[in-house]
Amino acid sequence: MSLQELGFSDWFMDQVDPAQTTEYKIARVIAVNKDNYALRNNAGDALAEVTGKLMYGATSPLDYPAVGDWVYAQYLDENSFAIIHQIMPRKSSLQRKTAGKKIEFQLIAANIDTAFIVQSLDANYNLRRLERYLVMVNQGNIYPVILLCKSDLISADELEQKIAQIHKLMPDVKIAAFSNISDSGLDDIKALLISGNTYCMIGSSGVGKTTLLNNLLGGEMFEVQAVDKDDKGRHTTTRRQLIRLENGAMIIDTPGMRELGNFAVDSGLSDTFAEIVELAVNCRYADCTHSLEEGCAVLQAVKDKVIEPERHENYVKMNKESAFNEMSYLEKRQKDKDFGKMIQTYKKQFGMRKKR
Ligand SMILES: Nc1nc2c(ncn2[C@@H]2O[C@H](COP(=O)(O)OP(=O)(O)OP(=O)(O)O)[C@@H](O)[C@H]2O)c(=O)[nH]1
Ligand SMILES: [Mg+2]
Ligand SMILES: [Zn+2]
Repeated sequence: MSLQELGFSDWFMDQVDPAQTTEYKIARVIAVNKDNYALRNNAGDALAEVTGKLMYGATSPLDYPAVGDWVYAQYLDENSFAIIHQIMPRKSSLQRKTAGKKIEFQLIAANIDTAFIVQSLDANYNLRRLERYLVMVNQGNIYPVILLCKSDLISADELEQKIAQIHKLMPDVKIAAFSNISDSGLDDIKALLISGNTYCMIGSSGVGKTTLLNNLLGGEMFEVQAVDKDDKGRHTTTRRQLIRLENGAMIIDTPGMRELGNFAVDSGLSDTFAEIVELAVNCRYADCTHSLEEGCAVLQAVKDKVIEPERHENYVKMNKESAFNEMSYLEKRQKDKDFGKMIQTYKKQFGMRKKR
């Protein structure tokens, strides 16, 4: 399969470092396993590991390859095994804060063109969560499409209302509703898939992502085997893997996320809450937090019922969270740095110089 067919567009072509290609081959990371990676390029598939240099130089999870990444790799053993030397610049990336109190990034996938934000039309449906996913996707420089799954569970009227509700908030966002059971709407989703483009499915556990992928794959069910049983005995996706569909589009299924923390999501927030940002220029104070200030144009709009209170709340909450997480992260990095310096001083004092 040619690199172009695997998604190596002109943008990546322009990033190629000729010094690297004399020794290494370009390949795409198609799966991230526990102990290794799977690469694909015009020579086929190979398992791979990263160099020690890449590992020891890494200061955050973002420095490791993610599914969808393009890398420079040295092929060994008749191309059956490879060593990843460097990650090529990323065109886009889907990131979030790791779950819990830990302040660290997690890279979900790289070089995605379109993200399918999947929500199910049952009790799980939640507009505020949808806004959260949109912030993450917009921040990652990725085109969002909202997929509403399990349309078989609600009436056509209810569905129309739900779609209208989303469009009221985000007039331009693309929405498609479908059912894995009745197959309704599946053709519309297929029509969205362009050969050579890379897609990613995100959304809570149990919304129907893997079932949709199986439906799009038709008979090739064996392809999606990284599915385990969770503590309630349900099947759940555990591994991120890039899968090529018959029409040449590539799609990454991801495990459902319980918690969706963001940080430093400036453009993600302003893209998702464009109407609020637009109003904010009229606030009396330039650094208005839109939570209690006098002369706040956003609060006035909430009062005037131009903006839903829940949407305003969600915006303010995410803004705060993003700033807090960013600050904590920077503080942590500073501490790590100080700790590193302390060790170096200690080593020098005791004559334990770092070997070259
Ligand atoms: N009613 C209805 N149920 C569906 C539909 N699609 C999937 N389901 C059911 O929803 C459950 C979860 O589906 P999955 O495809 O495994 O969900 P997922 O999003 O991949 O979940 P994780 O891998 O845990 O993130 C399964 O029991 C499916 O049978 C649908 O369109 N309608
Ligand atoms: Mg799944
Ligand atoms: Zn304000």
